[in-house]
Amino acid sequence: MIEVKKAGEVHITPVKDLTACDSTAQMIEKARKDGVVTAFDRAATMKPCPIGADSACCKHCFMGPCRLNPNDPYGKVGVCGATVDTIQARNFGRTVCAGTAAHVDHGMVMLELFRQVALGNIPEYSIQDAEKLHEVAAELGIATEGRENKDIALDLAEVLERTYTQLDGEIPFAKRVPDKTLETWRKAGIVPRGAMREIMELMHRTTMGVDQDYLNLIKQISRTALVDGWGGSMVATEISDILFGTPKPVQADVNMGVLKERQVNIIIHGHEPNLFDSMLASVIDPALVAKAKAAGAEGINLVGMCCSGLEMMNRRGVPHAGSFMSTEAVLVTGAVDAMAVDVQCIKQGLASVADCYGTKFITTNSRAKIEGALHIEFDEHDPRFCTDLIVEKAIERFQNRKHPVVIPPRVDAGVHGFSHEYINYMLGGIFRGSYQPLNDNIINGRIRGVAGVVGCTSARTKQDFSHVELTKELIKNNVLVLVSGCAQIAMAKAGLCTPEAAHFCGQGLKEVCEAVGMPPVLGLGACIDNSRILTAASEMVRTGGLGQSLADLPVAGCAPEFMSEKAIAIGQYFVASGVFTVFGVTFPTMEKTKFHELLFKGLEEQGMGKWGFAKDPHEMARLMIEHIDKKRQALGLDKGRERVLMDMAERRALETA
Ligand code: SF4
Ligand code: MSK
Repeated sequence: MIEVKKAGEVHITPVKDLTACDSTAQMIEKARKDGVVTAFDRAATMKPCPIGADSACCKHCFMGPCRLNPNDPYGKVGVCGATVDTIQARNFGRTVCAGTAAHVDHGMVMLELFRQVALGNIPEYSIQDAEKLHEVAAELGIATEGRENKDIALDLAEVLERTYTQLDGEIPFAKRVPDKTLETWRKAGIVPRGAMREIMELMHRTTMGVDQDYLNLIKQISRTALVDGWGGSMVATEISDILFGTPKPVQADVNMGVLKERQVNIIIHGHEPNLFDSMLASVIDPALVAKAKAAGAEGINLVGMCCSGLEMMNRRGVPHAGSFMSTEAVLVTGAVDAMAVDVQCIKQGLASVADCYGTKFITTNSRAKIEGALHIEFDEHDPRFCTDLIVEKAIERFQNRKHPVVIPPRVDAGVHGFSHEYINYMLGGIFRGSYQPLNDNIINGRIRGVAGVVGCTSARTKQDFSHVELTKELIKNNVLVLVSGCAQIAMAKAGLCTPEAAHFCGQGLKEVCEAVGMPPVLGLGACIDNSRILTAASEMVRTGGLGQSLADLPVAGCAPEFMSEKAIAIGQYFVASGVFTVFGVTFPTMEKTKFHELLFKGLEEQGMGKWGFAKDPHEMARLMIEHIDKKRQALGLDKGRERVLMDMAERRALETA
């Protein structure tokens, strides 16, 4: 960061304090020398507003904005009389609403694509995982026996559409929720009906002069967050698996060294898998490859970034160049001939950095245009028009490269692509795929519990540092870690997504990893794929021995470096589902207010999970492990014990006892 201490006196933060990623650090140094400003340095000149950061400000009507005093939150009310709890709850609610809308809209795009593919209207795509199509359809009560995939798919699309449009009742994937958790939601009146209704109602209730009781507001906030996790996000994951393939372990390279100096380098960044899938077809098109070679390139090198990258790294092993905070830095290499983006987490600053290095910066989605970017619209009905043109633009730039190319050489190999289905198979084998071995190892204490470490990287904290420190601490304490989103890239760069990382683990987890040959950190995919954690956790409850509801499980979640509204929506759906969820960097409520107490304590008393906050990764780990131990104690598992194998008579005796 470049900090202006006082007029004329400039303090430049050393890059080692900005990022734990060597390649990104090298490129920040280069950007500074080149006179190019990135988010790392902009963050220093744009300090967060302390009143806004504490959520002590309301601008829900034009008698305001009204600012309360964070040091005396109950000392004042807004012009309309709104209290600090109303103001915080409304702000929090709108954050959840925006994050949910992003995931739900993404899911709806995938569902419409799926329907069009089933109708045979897009020959470029097909159903890649028919087995999953049958499984999900059967789970939702759709007949599959002896039927054509097309007919099953159309019925599935119709059922899943209710996730968005239904006005009353329960969303289809409520069927996946363990009974006791669903009972808690029903009692609290928070089972989601349909996404459009929940988002609309929350926007209405947070408007000036409507819902002004934080205890009532939290219900609609939770209901909206749940329609994200168990609705929009879950639909997006399941449909993407059916269309593009369910991930299974695949070796993939991560870091900026995946760029190739003598090749045409194209980066896809964003969130939806369809653009990337069509790019994969374009870059192997013989005519385009010949064109690249005629331009003097050795070939075309397609790599991913951010969550688009994770979609295709986890499914196809496509190399990945880095997370959200590395997207500007990668352009500083001068090696990127084109960066094409779709939706979400795309910094506007990319346009000017791309301009400095002559990279073709291309937007492709009608929802997300950027001033100064070249727009080539991606139409699912004719996907190759857009993706072929992106390749041609990249070749054009390769031919006219004017800037020296400096590629940080580091590449980190790892194993990625752990879907819920693969975890089932990996632990139980093909004939008895099951979560029983996982539950058994939790019961016997080899695995202390399971943690989800997810989410973004941020310009407000040292990139990757907390992700990696926290995860090392967790696995050292025998906690199995599931990762997604930009967190997965941090882990990959730290070498934690390899089976060899077992040497970082405590004895129990090490034994399990070595026996199965798996890494202690399992990469699940993009941030939308956090829904895989919900499905896996539900399966753990259903398998037995770890309580009746999600809230009983010895699990915890964390987004140590979050920055996006989507992360708050994810956090709230984990909390409402029953999971203790710790966030780092900052939290948009003030301690010692009633709304803060509700999030950090009250919801747990209603049978859900609760929020936690810590800045230091070791403190995050301590909070999570303490919670896992509390749950183990409640389950009577506080003393590690071997599972006792019982015969049928003994089992029946137990069941009737
Ligand atoms: Fe101020 Fe109330 Fe208007 Fe908010 S809704 S800006 S607190 S007057
Ligand atoms: S991209 S939401 S920075 S995980 Fe999904 Fe990464 Fe967070 Fe965006």
